[in-house]
Amino acid sequence: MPPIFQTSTYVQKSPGKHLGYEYSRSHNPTRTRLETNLAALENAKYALVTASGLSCMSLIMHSLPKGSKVVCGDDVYGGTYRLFTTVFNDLHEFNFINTTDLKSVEAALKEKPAVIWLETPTNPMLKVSDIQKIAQMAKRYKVKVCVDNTFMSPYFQNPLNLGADVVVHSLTKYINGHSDVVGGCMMTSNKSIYNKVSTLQNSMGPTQSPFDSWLVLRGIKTLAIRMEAHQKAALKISKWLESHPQVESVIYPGLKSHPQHRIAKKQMSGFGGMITFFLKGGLRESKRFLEQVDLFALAESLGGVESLIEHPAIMTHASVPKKIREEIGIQDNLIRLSVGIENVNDLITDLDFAFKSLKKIK
Ligand code: P1T
Repeated sequence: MPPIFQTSTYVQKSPGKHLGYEYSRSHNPTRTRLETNLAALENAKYALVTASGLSCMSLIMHSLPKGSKVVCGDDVYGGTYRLFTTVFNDLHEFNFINTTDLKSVEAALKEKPAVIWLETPTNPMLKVSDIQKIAQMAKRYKVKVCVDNTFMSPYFQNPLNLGADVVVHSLTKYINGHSDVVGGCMMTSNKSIYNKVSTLQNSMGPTQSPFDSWLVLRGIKTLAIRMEAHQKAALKISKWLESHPQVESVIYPGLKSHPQHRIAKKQMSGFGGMITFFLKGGLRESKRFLEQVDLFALAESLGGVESLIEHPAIMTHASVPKKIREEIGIQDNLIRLSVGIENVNDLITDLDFAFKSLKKIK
């Protein structure tokens, strides 16, 4: 197993002549090992591991010339939205659009942005954007394409193979997979982008600890079997929810009813473990439902082996203004599931119990 190089600094042979490593903010052998692994997973020449998903995005935003135009999907993780609209809004100009609509994408690309930022599938509405078509269009307008691939993990989707320039992941989620690390990464085969972002990382400091890199490396060993298990259970649960009388509608890219199911099938080799659904009722029913589940842990985050459940409007997407949340579809009766790898029948029993408890409050 790779050792944990729990060191902040490295002995030098002579002043300025080091043996490959100088200082752990810049590089650390355990982190390098993880970066080599991650680059291979996304078929990239370079990977950079950062302290969190959001710090990785911050470095990328800092790497753009001041005053750049950035096109971003209108449904992204609430923290991404907050980062772009409250931290980087003074530096760049953001244009949020529905990236599942290629006409809107083309119109936005005509404005000559520096980058188009896609999250696909999106968090939490699981909208799927056509990466290949958008990348082809973006090339014509000389716009770089950056894809947040957190929800699929490199196991089910490889945006660089579809024409994207940069891939970003929150390592906190599926890649680590055990809800015990916060981390982020970017992968690219573009040397100039990599150099800019890694120089910024060294200058600004958001690196990952050697122990956390080691944990992520260990998590990656089971990425394939975890992703298969997440998807198998999520497909079964989404079908069960779809036929449930107390459910208004279910969103899961693997369901035929999903509006972009065809695109999902084309660009992903699986559909992942995230499900969102609208239950019949309002805020009162949603809260009650979330209080009644037992095996599903009520918590933010996703992608771990234990199932999580949450209320996007109150929790992960609270920083998105109510009006915008409602336009996107994040209503009070929307529930998000991160399906773990427990026995799927136990998970269904847990949800069923929570649905039954709703009948009692009527
Ligand atoms: O939490 P952090 O490692 O900084 O990653 C942020 C992030 C980036 N991209 C996507 C698609 C994400 O979902 C996240 C984090 N999301 C949650 C914490 C959540 O519960 O949705």
